[in-house]
Amino acid sequence: MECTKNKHVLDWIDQMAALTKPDSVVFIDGSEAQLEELRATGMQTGEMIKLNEEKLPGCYLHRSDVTDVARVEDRTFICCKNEKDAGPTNNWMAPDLMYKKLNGLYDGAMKGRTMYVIPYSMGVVGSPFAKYGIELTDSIYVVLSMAIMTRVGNTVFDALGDSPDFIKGLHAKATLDPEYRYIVHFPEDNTIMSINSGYGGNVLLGKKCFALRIASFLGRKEMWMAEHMLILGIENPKGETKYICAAFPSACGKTNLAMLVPPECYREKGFKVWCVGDDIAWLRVGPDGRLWAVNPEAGFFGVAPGTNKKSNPNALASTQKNTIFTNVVLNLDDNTVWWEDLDKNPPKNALNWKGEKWDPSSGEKGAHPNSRFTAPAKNCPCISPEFESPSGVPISAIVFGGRRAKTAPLVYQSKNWRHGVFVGSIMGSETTAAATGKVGVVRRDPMAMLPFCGYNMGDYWQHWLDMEERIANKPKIFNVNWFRTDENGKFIWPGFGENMRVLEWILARCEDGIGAKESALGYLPNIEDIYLEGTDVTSEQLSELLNIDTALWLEEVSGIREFYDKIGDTLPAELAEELKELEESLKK
Ligand code: GTP
Ligand code: SPV
Ligand code: MN
Repeated sequence: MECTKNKHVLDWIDQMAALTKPDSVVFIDGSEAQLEELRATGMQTGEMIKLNEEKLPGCYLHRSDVTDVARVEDRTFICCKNEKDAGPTNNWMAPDLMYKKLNGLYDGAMKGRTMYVIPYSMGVVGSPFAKYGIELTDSIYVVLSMAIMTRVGNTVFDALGDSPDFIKGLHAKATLDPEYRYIVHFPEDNTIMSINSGYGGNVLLGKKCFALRIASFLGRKEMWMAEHMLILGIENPKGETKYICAAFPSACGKTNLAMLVPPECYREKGFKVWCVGDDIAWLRVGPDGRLWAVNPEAGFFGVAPGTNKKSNPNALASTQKNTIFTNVVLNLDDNTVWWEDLDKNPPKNALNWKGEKWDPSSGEKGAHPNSRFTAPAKNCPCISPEFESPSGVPISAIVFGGRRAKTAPLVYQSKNWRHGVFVGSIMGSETTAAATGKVGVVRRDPMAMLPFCGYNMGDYWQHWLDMEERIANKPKIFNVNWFRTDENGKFIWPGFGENMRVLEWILARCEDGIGAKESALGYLPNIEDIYLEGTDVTSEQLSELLNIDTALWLEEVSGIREFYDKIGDTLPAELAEELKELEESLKK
């Protein structure tokens, strides 16, 4: 049954159905009754495994194909008319050639299957930030996940009305052949096409494909920003809440920081942390000249391994009902799930993420390192009261960060907006299991957007620089690194809830409340200004965490220069200058 009269929508669906040739087309209306039917169908097809209804009500396990467990950056394309507009950090192909190639692959790909039509909104439906999309998919897992991650159903068609202003997304599982897997964006056509994958980031098209790659392209045109950032609020004992955005690369701690539980000494004083978002922020300048952020998503697609009562109790609590787990361990005794570091009692009678009998003493991991949970944001005990606010929250600080064993200090502050943009542009981080490829090698990942920027990276930096004069009350920009290691390779900083201590310094700096030391990188905290009571961290260790190794940084500078050279003539002159200044002050 059609739920809209929008001709643009209906014509496009007809064309896509003519191409993919499904047996039937089903509109997702957003009702619980329809979703419940789909869960039942998903159980019949084996896509969904129902978990213990008493212990995990409304929860399901899904396994993706063993060759299909992470984003595929080498098969992700930005197809705009001019290759230069995609830039040197994106894969590119001419749109007409790519359409031709894809049309061949999609031809008849849904034969014998159902095509589901998912109308969805990124942002609160009808709010000034909201943007609408329609995803066509032949995967029930995608429908059920999109219903958690976005706002789905007829209200979106109502809000869209007759308008052609929606993002078209076509997803077909096809044969899941990795050789023919493509995640393709046509930013100039508001179109996304994904084929031969069933893994989250490749197929939940509202997420990285729309809310980052397409949205970053739109944001540049329309003077706003789409960023790979968490949003959190810190409420002080006086009841005032300040908001921070932070960009860390995939699997580098956004979900953890967004849901941080302050150490006891802070809780006693009355500090609280509120989660607004854990992965994506859309930022716009408000009428008051501040930068305002919304989380366009409605759920969390979070990394499971390492999530436990101690590291992230809020994330764990979020997954206790109406959650879909992907590629984790199935405990056959009580039909619950498990992953590495959930607790110290791995189930003895269990199936691993591949669905094979698994022996925890074998030394093999039971859950895939990039196994995830898809949980409704409203399950989160610390979800911000402003989560659904149509205008978002005002941002006091922007924080960049990555995984760096040696170079980056625990925290430093940039000198000003322009220097802050430079600090974001030179981010480097060790790769993780969130994307296919080697894990643990340092790569440049500017603003944590390397895999997600939908246009030329140099133009993206220019856009950041251009935003300066539009934001009268600019957030201050910082860089953090929770991942410095000692000579035995152990993390020096305790991280997780203890990161509150660094956030407190950041907010104090935003209020110009405390002094700092100037360094080649920017402002460093005075040792006594990071509150350490209640931790095992000594002030010697803190000095070590804040230390800048000049030799390593000079090597870093040449790595950055190499990267900048690759960006070529779109590199803003301001950033080249900043790099020169950094090198000179390191040599002093
Ligand atoms: P995406 O969803 O992939 O964008 O990732 P994310 O940035 O939300 O990552 P997440 O918070 O799920 O972090 C994943 C990994 O980082 C896990 O292995 C965590 O244990 C680890 N981690 C997070 N915060 C900290 C920290 O403060 N210190 C240390 N040492 N590890 C951390
Ligand atoms: C990431 O990889 O940054 C994620 C997970 O947040 S995915 O949606 O798969 O991209
Ligand atoms: Mn992410």
